[in-house]
Amino acid sequence: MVRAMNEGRFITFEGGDGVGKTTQIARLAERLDAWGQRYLITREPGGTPFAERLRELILSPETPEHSALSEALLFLSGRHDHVERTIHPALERGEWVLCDRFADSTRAYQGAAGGVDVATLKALEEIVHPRCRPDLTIILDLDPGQGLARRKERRERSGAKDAVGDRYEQRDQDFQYRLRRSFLAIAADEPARCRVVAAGRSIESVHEDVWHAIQDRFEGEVT
Ligand code: T5A
Repeated sequence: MVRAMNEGRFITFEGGDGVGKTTQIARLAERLDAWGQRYLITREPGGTPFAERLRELILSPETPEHSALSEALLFLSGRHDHVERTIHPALERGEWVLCDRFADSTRAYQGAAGGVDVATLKALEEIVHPRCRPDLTIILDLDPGQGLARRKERRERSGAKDAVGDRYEQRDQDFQYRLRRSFLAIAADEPARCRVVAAGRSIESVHEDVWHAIQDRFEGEVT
């Protein structure tokens, strides 16, 4: 991440569906509260009013079929707005930005698993958010079956029909396994930025590993 005049840190959480990103971000926020560090929680798709509208479009089961590249361009459109209006300003205020999904999700879902050339996506990243790279990416690694089971359980608990689940859970198992492999490949390609955390354990055990990854990455800054 190239930062001008700010002390903020940009931390992204990535992984397949239902791996526990939202849960871990909330747990990390509690720890940052105790530690006295200001932070902003945000997500993709979303993070600005415009990008939240795109989220509705992208995730709605009523959205007509479209290509993986068309979908990638929608994510990138929202991301540009998100970076400009939410992420950069927060970093410039010195806040830590905890972001639920970012560019690695596009590389994994629309790229490696969806068939869009990853080199094309990387070139688009350079156009859309050239100065914005995460300082640290936590990749939560979970067996896809377990992730989908967690989402299903949540849906049943809430008693509501989860429209997002309807669309994304219909993808076949092979897609889910390609996704998992692609997140692990991203981590292997960029070991300085990415840390893989095994997510099939208790919330607290996963959190402790996330915290160790943060301590390790920001050595000397975090106790
Ligand atoms: N997408 C996104 C793309 O295709 N390309 C892109 O560029 C981007 C940015 C977003 C979809 O968009 C795709 C990826 C996604 O398919 P979404 O609903 O926001 O849709 O999907 P997710 O990001 O996967 O969100 P989820 O809420 O489903 O998953 P989380 O946040 O990873 O999981 P979380 O924390 O909500 O936990 C799920 C359930 O598991 C429980 C929780 O209580 C919850 O009920 N849980 C645990 N249970 C047991 N042990 C633990 N350790 C647990 N941790 C959490």
